[in-house]
This record gives sequence, structure tokens and C-alpha cells, in this order.
Amino acid sequence: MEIENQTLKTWVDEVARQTEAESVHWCDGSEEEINRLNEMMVADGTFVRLDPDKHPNCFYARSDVKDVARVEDRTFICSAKEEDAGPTNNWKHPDDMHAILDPLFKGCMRGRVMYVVTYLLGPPGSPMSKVGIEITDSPYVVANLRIMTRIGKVAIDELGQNSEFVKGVHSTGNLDPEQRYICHFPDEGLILSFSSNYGGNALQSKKCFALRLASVMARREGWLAEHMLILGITDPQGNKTYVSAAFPSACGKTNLAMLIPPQADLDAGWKIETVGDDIAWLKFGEDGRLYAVNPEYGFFGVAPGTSMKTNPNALEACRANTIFTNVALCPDGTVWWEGLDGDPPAHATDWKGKPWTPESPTPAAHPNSRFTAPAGQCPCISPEWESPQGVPISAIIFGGRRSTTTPLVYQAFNWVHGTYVGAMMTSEKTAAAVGGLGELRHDPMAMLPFCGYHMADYWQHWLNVGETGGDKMPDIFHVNWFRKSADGSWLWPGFGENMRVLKWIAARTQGKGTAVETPIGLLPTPEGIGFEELGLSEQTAAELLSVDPGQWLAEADEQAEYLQKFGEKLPAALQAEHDALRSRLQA
Ligand code: GTP
Ligand code: SPV
Ligand code: MN
Repeated sequence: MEIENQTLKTWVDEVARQTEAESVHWCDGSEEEINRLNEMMVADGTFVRLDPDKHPNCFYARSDVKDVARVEDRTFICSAKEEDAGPTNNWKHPDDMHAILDPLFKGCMRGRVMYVVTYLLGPPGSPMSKVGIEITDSPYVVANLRIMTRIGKVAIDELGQNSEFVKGVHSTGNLDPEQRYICHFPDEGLILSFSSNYGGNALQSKKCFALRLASVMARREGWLAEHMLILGITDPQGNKTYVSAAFPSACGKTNLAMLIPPQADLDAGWKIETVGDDIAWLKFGEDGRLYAVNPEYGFFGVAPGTSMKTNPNALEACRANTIFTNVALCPDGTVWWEGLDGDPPAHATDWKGKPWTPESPTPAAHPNSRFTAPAGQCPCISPEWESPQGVPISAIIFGGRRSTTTPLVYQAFNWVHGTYVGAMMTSEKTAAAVGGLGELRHDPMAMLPFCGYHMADYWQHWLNVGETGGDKMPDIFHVNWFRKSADGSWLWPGFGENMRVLKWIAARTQGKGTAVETPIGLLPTPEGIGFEELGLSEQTAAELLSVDPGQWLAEADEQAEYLQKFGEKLPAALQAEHDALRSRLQA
């Protein structure tokens, strides 16, 4: 492949010298190339080819057993000044981090092929799109990147002679968790990750570029890079409302993005279409509204819990041309995970490579096992998903995994209050990151692990963007699908029934739908959600929409403590929102 970009060539030569790679392969993204890589991985045991009839061109992979999720404690923002990383990020001075990493990368690709993957984030021809390069010694990473982003020729053409691209180097190293580093150098536009081949640690396009570095660029350039799904709601008259939603990792973005409405809504003509399931870049359009594009090209979705009942669209999306990582492998060349339809297989190989039966005491699939599937294969993919100008956003939804306190849905009074609601998000930790499963923690705007700069500056940026957009800004909502009853069961059926909440939200953005004012925001009435049709008891319905002043005052106390962490950088407008919440609760 002919590369004419001199800046790119010079840098790639440098990395090849440093890593002492045996050879350099520039990925063109072609079918031929990926078929050869897949065959190679089948031959060396990295991949198992699945049954070609049931799962054409699909592969099964297992990671190292100690390399199964993002590692937040080994993820660093290496800005020149510590205060630019802020209290929620790990920080090291760029010189000090290079001093750690240089010896690790020195000679790390000896005897190995160094792949150069040029990738495009965002639709081709979009003013929002950006080019990144990931140099990696892992063909598994190349195969995943090829599904998750637009790689090769399309990205190289888009780059042209431009010397502005995000540089990234990734090496498998020896997968020793003690040598694992996921490092971001915002001033250099550089990502270095070492000793992990897993998801967000190794696929730098995803969280490293599209969120951590992009959030820094977005602040500079006046837009937003967010951990959000994007979906379109079509009503029976054919009107489309686009919404984006920020939920923490493994808290329901993929599922909501691909929701199938209940039969009655389908019959009436309602439709949900997916634009993206994990990341949104939002910029102002010429009309002054916020438009969103999905920078990605595929889904890296949580497998467990995905079934014909919960998310048939995801299952169809991963029927072909998909990589399954850390699920269970069945003897007939299919895959299995907890929550999939039907009986578990009588015999399988679990995610650790060990024989598994339904009697085994441990799960067959790792709770953070994933499928990597092309977005274009999703039956409900939006016709607008590759639109260069993006889709106009009418509502932004925040949501967390909260077994108590937080109601099913509420609307913020205005943008500033909504920013406060997002900033105060808390959620129980999931298996998507290593450590602390189930622990309740603050996860502002679902960006705690992904904001590339000081969290309080990020909140200020949200306030600034709101000022720019004025009355054209989306309305802001908060949802909680995860409220539990005393016996630990879900109070809310979730999944397809979340359509009821989306319909209320869509109506609110059009100035319709009844709302009841409470100290925390505007809530629907039970009729507005249709609890009765759902057959929920009056008590359950009341609990789902309850705002308990005692619980919320305790929540406010805890928020006050959290806010102290941000000291003088805390925007005054957010402190004012906090004070206003407290006085509404006390009134
Ligand atoms: P990342 O890819 O990690 O950013 O996660 P995500 O936000 O896309 O999460 P995903 O949609 O994959 O959901 C993760 C888990 O939440 C799965 O086990 C789902 O089954 C479960 N889940 C999703 N929606 C609902 C819901 O409405 N109710 C309940 N109870 N569980 C849900
Ligand atoms: C998440 O953890 O939010 C994910 C998976 O979407 S990963 O790509 O590993 O970040
Ligand atoms: Mn995510």
C-alpha cells in the first residue's frame, strides 16, 4: 500500500526502530487481509472458527484469565500539570511516564509483526470525523479494530497529507498485570498501552481516543465527547425524535439503543432505531442545535444477559462476522453465555478453557464477556447512522444502576439543573472494570473513567455549551431501570418496556406529557407511564415514582461531601444547584 503522508511514515519508522519489530504491515482493511489474519489466528489457537452455517465468519477467543476488563487503577492522564488531570484521574508527568514506558516498549516487538492500523472515527466525509493510528503487535486487536472502526484505505484517504492525527502504540507485552499501563498524553495527541489485549485497554479507538483524548479536544473546540448511546424514536405520524443517553459501563446503553417496543406500540406505528450504542460526539449544527454522530463502526457489547427476550437485535447483529471473547464454547461450534435463550449446553468449554457443565459452580461466560459485531448488521440500525452531519438531539438522558432512592425517571428543570443531575450521577460498579463489583460510586455523566481532564472543568464546559446553545439545547432527564424491592427483585421490567419512559421523554421534548413537580425534578404520573397496563401493583408503581425526602436529604449530604473534592474549581452554578436542591427538600 502506498503511503504518502511523510509525518506518518517518519513516526511509524521511529516506532519500528524502538520496538525492534521484525516487519511492518500497513493494514489496508481489505477482505483478503482480514481473512489471512483470521486464518493465522485459527492456526495459532488465538481463534476458534465457529460453525459456518450458524455463525458464518465468526470467531471465538479467550483472553488471558487476568486480562478481562478495563483497569482503571492503571489508566493515566499524563498532562503537563497534575491539576489538568484533576482529582478523579490517575496522573503522572509525561516525562516520568515516558521513563517508565520507554524501557517496556524498547524491543517489545522483537520477532513480531508490527501492524499499522489507520482508523477513522465518525462517518466518512463528516466535518466531525477524526483519524487515529494504532500501531499494535496483536492481530486480535487488528481484527477487533476492523469491526469497531473504519480502517485502512478510507481512513488513509481521509487523512491525506494532514499531519494531525492521534498516534497510538499498543503492545501485548507479556500480559503481566504489573506491567499494564493505559496512558494518555493529551499534549502530544498520544496513547500508549502495554500488557493488555482487552477491550477498552487495547482498542485505543474506543475509550482512549473517542472519549479521553476527544474530550480534551471537545473542550478546546466547543463540543462534547460523551459515553452515550444515540437512538431515534419514530412516532405513528412519522415524526422522529433523537435522544442520547449516558449510562455507566454495563448499565444498559446497548440494550436501550436497540430496544424493541411492546407489541401495542409496534402495532400503533412506533419504532426505535439505533445510531450508536456507546459513544457520541455532539456538535452544534448551522441551525444552532446539537447534532450527534457515532464515531464507531461496530458494537463491543456485553454478552451475558443478551437473549431473544432482552435484545434480539443484538443477537442478529452478532450472527455473522463477529468475534466472541470470553464466552463459553459449545461442542457444536456455537457459543453460550448466562442469560441466553434455551437450556444451557450439557457440556461446554468455559471462558477459562476448562470443561463446564450446568452443575459447575462458576459461570461459563465471564460477566464482562463481549461480542464485537459490525453495526451495519443490526436490524434496527438507523438510516441516518452514517449521516455526515449527525442527528439533531432533543433529549439527553442520564442513568445509573441504583437499587434504592432514584425514581424510574425524572426531568431536570433546565440545562444547568440537568448538568447538576448528570454531575451527581452514582451507580453500582459492574464487571466492565476490574474491582469493587456492586460498590456504589459517583460516576459523573458516566464519564468517571473516561474524562481526559479535570472533572470540574468538564462540568464547566457543559455549562458553557449550554450557554452557547441557549433555548435550543436538549432537555435533560434521569432514569433508573435498576430499582429493587426488599427481596432483591427488579421493581421495573425494563428492556422493551423502557419504551414507556422513552415515549414520555419524547412527549416532554414536544411540550406535551403531564409532569408533577418534586424537589428533585419533574416526574410523570403513573398513568403517564401506564403502570396499570403493565399489571404492576399500586405499591410498586408508587415506589418507582417515589421521591423520599429523607433518603434524598441523605443523598444531598453525600453529594455535598463529594463536591468538596473539587475545591475552588467547582463551578459556582453547580454549588447553587446543590443549595437549591437542599432548600427544596427542606421546604
Ligand atoms: P458498556 O458497553 O460497558 O458501556 O455497557 P452498556 O451500557 O452498553 O450496557 P448493556 O446494554 O450491555 O447492559 C449491561 C447489562 O445490563 C446486561 O446484563 C443487561 O442485560 C442489563 N440491562 C440492560 N437493560 C436493562 C434493563 O432495562 N433492566 C435490567 N434489569 N437490566 C438491564
Ligand atoms: C465500557 O467499559 O464502558 C465498555 C467496554 O464499553 S470497553 O471497551 O472495555 O471500555
Ligand atoms: Mn462503554
